[in-house]
Amino acid sequence: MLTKLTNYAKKPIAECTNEEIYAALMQLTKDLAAKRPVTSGNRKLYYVSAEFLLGKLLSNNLINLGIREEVSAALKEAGKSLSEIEECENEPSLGNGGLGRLAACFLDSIATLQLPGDGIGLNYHFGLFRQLFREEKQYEVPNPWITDDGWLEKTDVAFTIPFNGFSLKSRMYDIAVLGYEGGANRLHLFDVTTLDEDLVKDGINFDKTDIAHNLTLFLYPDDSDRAGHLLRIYQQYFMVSNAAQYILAQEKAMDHTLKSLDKHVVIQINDTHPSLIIPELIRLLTAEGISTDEAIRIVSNTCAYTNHTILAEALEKWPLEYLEEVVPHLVPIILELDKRVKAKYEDEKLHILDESGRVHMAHMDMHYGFSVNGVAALHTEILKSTELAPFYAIYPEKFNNKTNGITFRRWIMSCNPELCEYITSLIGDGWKKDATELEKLLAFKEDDEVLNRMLAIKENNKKALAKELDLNPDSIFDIQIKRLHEYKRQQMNALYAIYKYFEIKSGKLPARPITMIFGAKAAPAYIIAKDIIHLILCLSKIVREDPEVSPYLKIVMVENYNVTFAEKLIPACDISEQISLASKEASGTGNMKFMLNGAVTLGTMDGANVEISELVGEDNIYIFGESSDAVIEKYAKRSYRSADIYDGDPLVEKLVDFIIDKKMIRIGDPICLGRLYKDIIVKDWFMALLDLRAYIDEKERAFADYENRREWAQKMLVNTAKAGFFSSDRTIAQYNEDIWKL
Ligand code: 26W
Repeated sequence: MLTKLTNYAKKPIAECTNEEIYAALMQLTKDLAAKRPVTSGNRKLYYVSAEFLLGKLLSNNLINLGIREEVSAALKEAGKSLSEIEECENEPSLGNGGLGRLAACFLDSIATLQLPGDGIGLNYHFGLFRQLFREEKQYEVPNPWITDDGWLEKTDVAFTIPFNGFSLKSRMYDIAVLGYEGGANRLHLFDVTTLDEDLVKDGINFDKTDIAHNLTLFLYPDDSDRAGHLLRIYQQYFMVSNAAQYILAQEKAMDHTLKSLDKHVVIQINDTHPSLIIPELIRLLTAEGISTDEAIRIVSNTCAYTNHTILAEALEKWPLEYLEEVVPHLVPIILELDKRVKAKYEDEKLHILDESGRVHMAHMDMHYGFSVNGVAALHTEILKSTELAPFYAIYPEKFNNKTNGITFRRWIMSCNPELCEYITSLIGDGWKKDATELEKLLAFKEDDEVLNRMLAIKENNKKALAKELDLNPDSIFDIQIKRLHEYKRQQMNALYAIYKYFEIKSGKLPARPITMIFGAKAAPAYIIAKDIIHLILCLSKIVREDPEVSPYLKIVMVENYNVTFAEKLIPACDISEQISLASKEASGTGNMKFMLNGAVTLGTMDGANVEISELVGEDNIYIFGESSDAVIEKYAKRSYRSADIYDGDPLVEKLVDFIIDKKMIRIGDPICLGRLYKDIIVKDWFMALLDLRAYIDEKERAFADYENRREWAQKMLVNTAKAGFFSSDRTIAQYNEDIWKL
């Protein structure tokens, strides 16, 4: 291997810079990837998604090619470190959060299970954005990632995309998707040929009306105004028209008649963002001479829809006049689809076009798709019983659950090699192909040597992170990393930090120092989310600068949290914060990554936390907070008033008041802090005060239990042992079994 690398580097490895070795390694990997035959079959899946949060690919590809250990050893011989060299890669930032990262995990598992399935998305040049902190606030700048020697391969596939009075030229770029020890598919990313990166000025601002030059600059550009909404639709149509044209072209190239499209193709619509693929396919099929009825039947048997959230903001409904402005050629088809629904169903909750002239994309997906799935057991039940109940009533056979999963290649093999090797030394390596074999670890639950080794591995991972972030490795690492959203309740975690600050100031010292680590990006226009980031950063500064407190409490918010950062934080975590308001987190996938790496969950019975709790048992998880039923009822009755809790509980009042304490105002922005203070008392839409007391108590209980190291090690072991269910290999096998039938 060293010789091979030397040939690629064209000089002795020992004399190479890390960048030179990285370039050699990239080329070697690309050449090996190109040799692997692309998985083919009589029936193919296309996973269409606005987001693919890929993370760095070199390590993942080396593992999937089965050569990472060999490469690492060869480089070590020459005095080089593979993990340092892997740092050279730019992280492709084509995603925002769970939905995008799930899509990336799915591609890995689809290829690993040797299923023919490609991803289709957009080639955002500046990703979501790069987060910077200045004066304790989030600022956004572009996050470029495309380089000549990167993974993107330009293809000669191009299409013309018709808009209103003009059209755009597209070009398809491919990223090879390698399966673990076999299998290969593609991720097709479409770009617009007329993009102009220089459009972006001060931060991430640009002319949102200059579509030809801005279409693939950013993921989810600010949509707080009409131009932003229109740009969102331009992006979505550009994505789905390229996808539809590409799929039909592929079918023709294989001499498949388009009349049997549904026999050879299945399209997974990932949330509502790709929904326009339904009318677009009907448009293209009818243009080929297929009747409207026949086209509708074919498309309805081809498309399947995944719902990732019950939040209204994500169940997109576009004003018809927006669609008329952007894609007038789709409007007659959408109206026809709506007309057929109205002819059959009175209930306007089922209609695609509602009385205020808005087009409900999810309704179109459910009427004209053959499968509707939620992403965790509780979430799917909530969809059936509330948000989508009218659709469940008429299409019960379409509804199914597919609990999310994560690829173990990235989320333990790549990011936690010491734990990975230790597990294999105990139970063999069968678990790498059949993750349920991790349960064999339960046999060691009373084995002190194993328990001590689990603690030692966690210690090593904590030391590595402590070095990078200047932390006390003997402290408890309590970590909350996820998008900043009020329903995820980072603000409730911040109120705990204030509680702990007061405790220490009053002389009640924790048995062990506590390190609270946050990682989160807030959408640029999401004001209250940015205020929560401001609160966390101000608290971090106050604690850091208070010699009475800093030895016992540290609050850290990592800047520009991304997949690469997640891979360092997760193996080092002791307590995994999964504290969303019950009923709001569809699934969560960070919860699964932490569990697999031996962290213990502190959370509400929400999303996949419910399934985690069932698997590990109540002794190996810390659960608190109101149930989703109770929360749903409070919204239905509009009975929740945060002011009542604030007025009725002196402790809560004291914690909330600290947000505008003079110590805070002195270092923070009184406008931001005042706005957040008022919101929590007057609105608190995601009920942070509702569960605050219970949260504090349960967190204190977890910290106390942490001191019993042997019992804590048992909790860690059980969590890892029971994580097999959450392999995305299982999730994908279920999608294939129930929906795709590839
Ligand atoms: C900007 C509009 C918007 C709104 C919501 C864009 C994207 C969304 C997604 C639906 C947000 C998202 O990532 N949802 C997460 O999907 C994960 C994968 O299924 C779940 O684990 C998370 O619970 C869900 O919040």
